[in-house]
Amino acid sequence: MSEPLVLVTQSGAVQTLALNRPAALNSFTAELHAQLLAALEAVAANAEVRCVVLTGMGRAFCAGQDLADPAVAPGAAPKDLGGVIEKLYGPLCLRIRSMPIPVVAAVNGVAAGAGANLALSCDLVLAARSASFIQAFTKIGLVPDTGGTWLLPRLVGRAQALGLALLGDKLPAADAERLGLIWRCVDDAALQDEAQALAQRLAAMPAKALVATRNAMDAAAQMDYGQALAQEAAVQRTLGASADYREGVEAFIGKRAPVFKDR
Ligand code: T3D
Repeated sequence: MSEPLVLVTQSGAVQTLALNRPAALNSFTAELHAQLLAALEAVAANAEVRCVVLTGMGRAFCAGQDLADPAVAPGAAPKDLGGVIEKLYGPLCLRIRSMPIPVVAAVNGVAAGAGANLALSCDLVLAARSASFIQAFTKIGLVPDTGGTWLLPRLVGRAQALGLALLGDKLPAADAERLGLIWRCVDDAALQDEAQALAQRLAAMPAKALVATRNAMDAAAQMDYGQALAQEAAVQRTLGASADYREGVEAFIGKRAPVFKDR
């Protein structure tokens, strides 16, 4: 039997999904897409898991689309790349952005093309100091996909987003942190431990509130101030009726650590 393209490990309430095509820098084939989406669906349905970490095996995080894959490699007739995006990348992005628990990217090496934007789609991005981010699309005559046109200007502003996307230069992890593209850059040897510690910390927090925070911030980007205030009231109304809110307040008053269970 062939080796899985996504390695799944679990520690407590944290599940780690590691892309496993290291010889091709974990670049995406249809089969890798299928296995990653299935793994994310399984995590989403598993009430025991409260945070997921996405990382890569070998020296890369992910080099984006496998450009040697006959499904996309230019041949005698043009390939329908739009169909590939609609069928594979779109559903993957939407799955990650709608996970019922926080998603941490542990970027262990180069993240290029769709691989870069896959990482940037996660809630918190930690990167090894030797890792880098490359908006490789224009180098092969494409636009940023995997959410890049939406994510980049929101993360770093239009000027930096266009600089990264038009030039396609390699952005070292430390610069990515400085620009606000990612959460933190850490020493290579510490990456996986730091990612697990962060994920365990998130797993002990109220998952519903974390996910509602992500969703409210994304939605507020399309709203005016008054609409955002109204959204905050609506979300707070829902969360205020949750067991986690009761637990958080009781734990605070009782001077004890809270135990959050909602998901
Ligand atoms: O096409 C569609 O369906 C639309 C969707 C598009 C989404 C996208 O992601 S478009 C962007 C695709 N990705 C790229 O353009 C990145 C291509 N890769 C690179 O630029 C470089 O490999 C890296 C900067 C990522 C790393 O450079 P380096 O020097 O560290 O490694 P390398 O020697 O270039 O690569 C190592 C091996 O991985 C090599 O194979 P080999 O010679 O050892 O057998 C190389 O061919 C392979 N590899 C790297 N990236 C890809 C890849 N093979 C297939 N597809 C790749 N994307």
